[in-house]
Amino acid sequence: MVTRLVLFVLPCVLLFEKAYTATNRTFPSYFKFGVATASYQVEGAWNEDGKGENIWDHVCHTNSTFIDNKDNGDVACDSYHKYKEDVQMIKNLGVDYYRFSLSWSRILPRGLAGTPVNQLGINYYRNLTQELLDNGIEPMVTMFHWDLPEPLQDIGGWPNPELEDHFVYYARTVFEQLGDLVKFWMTFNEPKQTCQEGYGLGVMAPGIKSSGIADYKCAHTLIKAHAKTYHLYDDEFRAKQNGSIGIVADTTWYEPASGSDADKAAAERALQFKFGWFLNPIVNGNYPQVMIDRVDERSKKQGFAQSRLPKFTDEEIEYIKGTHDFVAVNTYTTNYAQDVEEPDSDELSYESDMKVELFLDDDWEESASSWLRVVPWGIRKLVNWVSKTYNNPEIFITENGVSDRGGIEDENRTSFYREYLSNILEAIEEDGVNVTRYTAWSLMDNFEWARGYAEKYGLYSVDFKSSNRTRTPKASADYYKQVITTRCLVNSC
Ligand code: PNW
Repeated sequence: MVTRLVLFVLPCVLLFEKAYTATNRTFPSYFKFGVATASYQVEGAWNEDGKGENIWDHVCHTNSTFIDNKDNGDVACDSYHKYKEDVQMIKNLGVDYYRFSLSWSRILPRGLAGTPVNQLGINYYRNLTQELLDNGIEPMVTMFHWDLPEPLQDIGGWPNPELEDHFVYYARTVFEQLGDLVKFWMTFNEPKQTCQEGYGLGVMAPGIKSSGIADYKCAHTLIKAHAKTYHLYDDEFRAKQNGSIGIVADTTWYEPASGSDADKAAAERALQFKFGWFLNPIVNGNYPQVMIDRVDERSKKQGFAQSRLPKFTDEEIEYIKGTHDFVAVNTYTTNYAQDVEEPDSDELSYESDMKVELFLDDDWEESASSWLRVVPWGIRKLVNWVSKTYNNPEIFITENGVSDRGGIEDENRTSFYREYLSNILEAIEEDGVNVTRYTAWSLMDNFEWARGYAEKYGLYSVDFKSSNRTRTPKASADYYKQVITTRCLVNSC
């Protein structure tokens, strides 16, 4: 009898505990909630109404081994045709804003500076933006979320410094055509992924493997393009359009693998190599000192006449410094960081420059994505680190979420949001960190890049087998909506 009672009561207590670990404080009144997607992942209509080809169209159509199940974004969620329905889904969640991205090739089909604007592409984004505004939802726009026009890859892509001016021309077009409606701009989404995965490891389009060389060149062009776009906005558009502008950088939280000084330094070095790579120039003007020192020294030992890490001139440092109105962070997971011995000088890669081994803890709850484990406390430590490292800026979480393999009863996602949001609220209330926005990734299941449609991040599920791409809210959508309405994570605050 006693054992039976224990067997019955114990799981209930555990369940109860799991459900109520979140804080019962309420979110401050200024705090805003949003939801996000990106153009290539949801729009489809890959060759409609004058859109040009981009690197993801290209890789999906020409490389049969690059994407799981040979999936592609030709139709995706069909948001190009279903945007009004999307806006109703967004409205139903009760969020304050929608973060979406523009397809460069839809706006400038040939990508290059000086080439004609595609009016039908502009119309699509004006219609979507107006529909959001008419429904009381603030548009938050990312200019570049990985879908580079193919003609720009044909001239070398981001490692080619000429891309700076091609991007700035595109940015000017976008301010001119959409700037009356949009008040929140983000130049680049996750430049680290573009440069490291696209030009270093070669696991994302365009699939170039040149770690320790092309990835650094890519970042250099991106940072300069960002700074020039920021100044363009300041000099010619801000006074009449009154918006703000920044960049979105992503990072994992790196927890020292032990209490040793070497591992603590390794965790800090990882944060500087992954996040400081972009944020340090944008806040302070130059790459993190540890990165400059290490890449310079290893390059020298390797016989390079110049460092593999490109240099900013003094003038450029002044120009790049402070080109942000907020700090926008995408974050999902945590890794342990462990110091390793200095790699041989014949090892030429970003990883050997960083000199840190990163790994996951098997005890951390898994997701459908191999790199993503559920570690709610990581986000609290991360926002504290960002706040301390960059002089207490206004921080937006512009992406956070978890994947599974499908299903409407997604208790895993509900508890992920509850526990991550709880840690953010504690960072605000107990640690004094200035986080003002939180964005769930994603509005709906979509094209998860090289993983195709198998890994699902949506608050709404999408039936990719129906030509209608039918959307259905998941349990997590109801939960997110409840949090936004009550400003409370648990049953009552
Ligand atoms: C982000 N990591 O990418 C992107 O901005 C989204 O487009 C994407 O769908 C989402 O996260 C989920 O993957 C990331 O390995 C991909 O740490 C990988 C990592 C981080 C972000």
